[in-house]
Amino acid sequence: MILADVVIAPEQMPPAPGSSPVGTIIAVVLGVGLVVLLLLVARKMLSKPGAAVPPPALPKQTVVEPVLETKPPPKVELPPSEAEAKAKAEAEARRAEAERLKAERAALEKDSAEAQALKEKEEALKKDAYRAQKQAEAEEKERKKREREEAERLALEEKKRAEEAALEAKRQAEAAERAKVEAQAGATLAAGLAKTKSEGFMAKLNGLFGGGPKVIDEKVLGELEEVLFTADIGVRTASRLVELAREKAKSKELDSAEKLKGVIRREVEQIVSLKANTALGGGGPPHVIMVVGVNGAGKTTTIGKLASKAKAEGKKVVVGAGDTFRAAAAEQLDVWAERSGAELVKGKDEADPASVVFDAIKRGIEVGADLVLADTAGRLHTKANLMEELKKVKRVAEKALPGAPHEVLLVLDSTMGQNAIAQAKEFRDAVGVTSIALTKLDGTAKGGVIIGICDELKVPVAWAGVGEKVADLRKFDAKEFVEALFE
Ligand SMILES: Nc1nc2c(ncn2[C@@H]2O[C@H](COP(=O)(O)OP(=O)(O)O)[C@@H](O)[C@H]2O)c(=O)[nH]1
Ligand SMILES: [Mg+2]
Repeated sequence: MILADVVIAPEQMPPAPGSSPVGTIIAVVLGVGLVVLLLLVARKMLSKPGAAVPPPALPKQTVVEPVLETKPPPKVELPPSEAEAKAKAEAEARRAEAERLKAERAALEKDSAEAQALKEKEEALKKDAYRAQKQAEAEEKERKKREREEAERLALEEKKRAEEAALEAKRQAEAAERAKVEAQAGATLAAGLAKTKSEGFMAKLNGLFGGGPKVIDEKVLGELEEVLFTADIGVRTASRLVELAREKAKSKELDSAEKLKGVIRREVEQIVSLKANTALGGGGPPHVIMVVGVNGAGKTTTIGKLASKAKAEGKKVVVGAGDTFRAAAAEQLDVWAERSGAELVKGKDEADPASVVFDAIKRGIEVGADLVLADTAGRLHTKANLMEELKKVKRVAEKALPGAPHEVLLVLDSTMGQNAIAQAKEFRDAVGVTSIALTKLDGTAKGGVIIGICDELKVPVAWAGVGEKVADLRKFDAKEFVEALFE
């Protein structure tokens, strides 16, 4: 407004006296134009209320600044009102509260960060713990395994030690048994042949050769023939010996009875010197011996004695009770087996003998036996039956163990004399006898039968039974035999 007033002011001024109309017109036009221009500016300013329009610069000489005389305002100090104090206190309190909350929040935030860190640590620890646990379990497992292995090793060691101790005890027991068997000594072959020497053909022969030198003439040779033919040595062997003596006498080699006796002795020794297996081994293992012979010959007794001998030598022995025909045979063998410490395999009464022997050999293989002794029947309904049965036992033994039986031992009762030779031939032809056990020499004067058996069958006498004790079964020795008879 002030600006308008100031601008309008010159318009109201009267034109200067003496000016021309043209000048007046120009002045009027310029004045009108100026007014229009000012109106337009004012309108524009009014059409934009609020818009800050910078005031147009005015000529400095048109602004009149009023000079104001101002005094400094008076200082008013009011005591704060109750409400103000209250409000201030409130603000203070609220601020403090806010600060407290802020601190609390910060603490909480800190706590939660710590908690998070702790949680992470906890998780990590849990994982560590799990890993450690697993490790511990693995270590424990390993430890248990080592414990088991150590325990097994110790048990094995202990077992081995116990086995060695048992073996040593067994060795000692066997040594003691051997010593006992040896101490029993039994009868010697010479003692067993005592009757043969004092009562049998040897008594007569010694009578013939005794009484100083004698000319070997036809009379002496005739006497020799008579003695030998009644000496249980068999006709063939007697003829052979007489023949030999005649030849020697003819060639003038024999000039004394002593020399004749020497010729007979050497010949007899040669006849009985057949190599026999008395090792109770060599085949298998187990080495299988099939024992044959007629009833009462001494099979079961001989098996018992052989089992004892083998046990005393440290052998493992299985005995097969193949004589199923006689009810008491198995019991008798049982007693022998128990006495010797051998294992007995038996079948039922009247069981097939071959099956019992088969089982005994199989058992021998199973237990790692060194020796199987198979007993057999000595009599069946007929002799043919018996021989067929024995052949079958032999075949079945071969089935149980190829090569078995490694020996067929014929047990012969020497008291049978020449009949023993006939029996031996039958068994030999049926089952192929490999050696002979000649029993009961102690009770007979017919010991000369050994010579006949060896000469006629060419089967060696392996064992000589000279009594009922274990030690009374002697290994037959040709030298010992001739010494016992001729000295
Ligand atoms: N005096 C003596 N008796 C024997 C001998 N061998 C066996 N015996 C006896 O002969 C009898 C029959 O024997 P045993 O073994 O049963 O014969 P097996 O039928 O062939 O089995 C038994 O009383 C035996 O004690 C021996 O060498 N001397
Ligand atoms: Mg018997």
